[in-house]
Amino acid sequence: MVLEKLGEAMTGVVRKISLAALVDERLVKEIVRDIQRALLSADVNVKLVMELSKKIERRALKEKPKPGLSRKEHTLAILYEELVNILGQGREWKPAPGKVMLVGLQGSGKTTTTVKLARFYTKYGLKPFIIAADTYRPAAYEQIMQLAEPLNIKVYGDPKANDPVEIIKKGLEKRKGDVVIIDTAGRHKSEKELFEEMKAIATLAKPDEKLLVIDSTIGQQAGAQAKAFSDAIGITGVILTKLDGSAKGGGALSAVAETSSPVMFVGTGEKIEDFEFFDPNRFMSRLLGMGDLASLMEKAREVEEEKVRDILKGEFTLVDLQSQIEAIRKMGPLGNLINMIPGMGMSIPKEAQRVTEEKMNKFLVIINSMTKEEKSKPKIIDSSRIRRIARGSGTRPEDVKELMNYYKMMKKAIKGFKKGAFGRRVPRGFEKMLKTLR
Ligand SMILES: Nc1nc2c(ncn2[C@@H]2O[C@H](COP(=O)(O)OP(=O)(O)OP(=O)(O)O)[C@@H](O)[C@H]2O)c(=O)[nH]1
Ligand SMILES: [Mg+2]
Repeated sequence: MVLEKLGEAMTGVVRKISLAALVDERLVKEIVRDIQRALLSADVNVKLVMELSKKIERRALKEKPKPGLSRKEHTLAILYEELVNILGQGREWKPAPGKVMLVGLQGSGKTTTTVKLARFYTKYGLKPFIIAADTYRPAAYEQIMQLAEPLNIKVYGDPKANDPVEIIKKGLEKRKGDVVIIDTAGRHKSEKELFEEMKAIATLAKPDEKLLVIDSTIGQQAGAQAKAFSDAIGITGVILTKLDGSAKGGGALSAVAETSSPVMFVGTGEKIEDFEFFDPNRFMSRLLGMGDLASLMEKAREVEEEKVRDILKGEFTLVDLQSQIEAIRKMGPLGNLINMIPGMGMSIPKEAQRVTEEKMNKFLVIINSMTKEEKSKPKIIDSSRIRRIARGSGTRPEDVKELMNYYKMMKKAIKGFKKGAFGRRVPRGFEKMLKTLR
């Protein structure tokens, strides 16, 4: 796991809160101290840590819990919220055809990341095309070919050429694919020279994204580096690499978050698959080792919007199920309907959660190809409609039937919720639902 130590410490804090008899000043002070220690050892800036501690302490002791949350849940929610805040807002990213240029200092991981990013695009059905424009590093072209060839990713390069601008010009002419990714050199005599070359390349290629690759093992200094590149050549985002081996990852993440350039992707290993989009919410819920927090936040929000009350009051339709799945999916990999039930989240094995998430995604695709009427009046969905929905969503009728069964169980479970004390007892319907999802 990324930032293992920090994750362990934070999970410890979460456990402390969960097990405490009550949330009082002594407990809050204790967890704030734990958090401080954990963040400082992950190289997060001292000033930032102090500000964060004060905020958590003040909010946990003074703020009134949101409707629907106990004081304990409230404290967990604050912790989650404030920790996500120091990771910044992140940035939206839609995989789209265009041009991406990677820049960064020598050895930061540009070439590896070029191929990682190329592979990432293929997962969205886009065809990447790499231009190898590093004319400084010996055997740079061979390095990239070695990584890209097994994945059938097309590369343009010329090991004999020594002008990156010329290579890119030719590469753009020969381009085959939707997304051009340009790998650049990091070895220059001086930073000034490096920046000059980056500017020349950008002027020619007019990239949609200029992503700065930073080695996260430099910790807090990542902030200054992001700022320097941003001032000199303008960047649209940062990719932090080597987060797997870095004890200082927390420092790198939080320092970049303080600049105007968001962290967009992280590299988490030497393998090409070790790469992911960076979403502060998802990242934090995973770091804390539980989906409960994310779903708690969701619960609070939904209570605010009186959505839960609506669900509990009225008819539970496929429209409700759809918005529930969508909301929870946004909150993180562990966030699923099961995690909404206080106390249940922790007992679900990881394996089952993954299956569940995949299934949830399929369910969404299926619901999306239903008509408005079908969604609001699921009763009308008969076998001929099931066949049509399956065809329209590229699934099998059995999948649609499975969704309908799941929906019926959810509906029943929600009825059970209404009868039992909300959140205190696990209604019978949920146990059955759990079994079928595993
Ligand atoms: N553990 C780990 N290693 C990484 C990661 N990303 C890159 N590396 C390693 O870092 C080293 C340098 O990576 P390159 O991709 O060659 O870096 P570069 O920025 O292209 O280097 P130059 O072209 O010389 O400037 C390689 O050994 C990579 O395997 C990562 O996320 N985790
Ligand atoms: Mg390189």
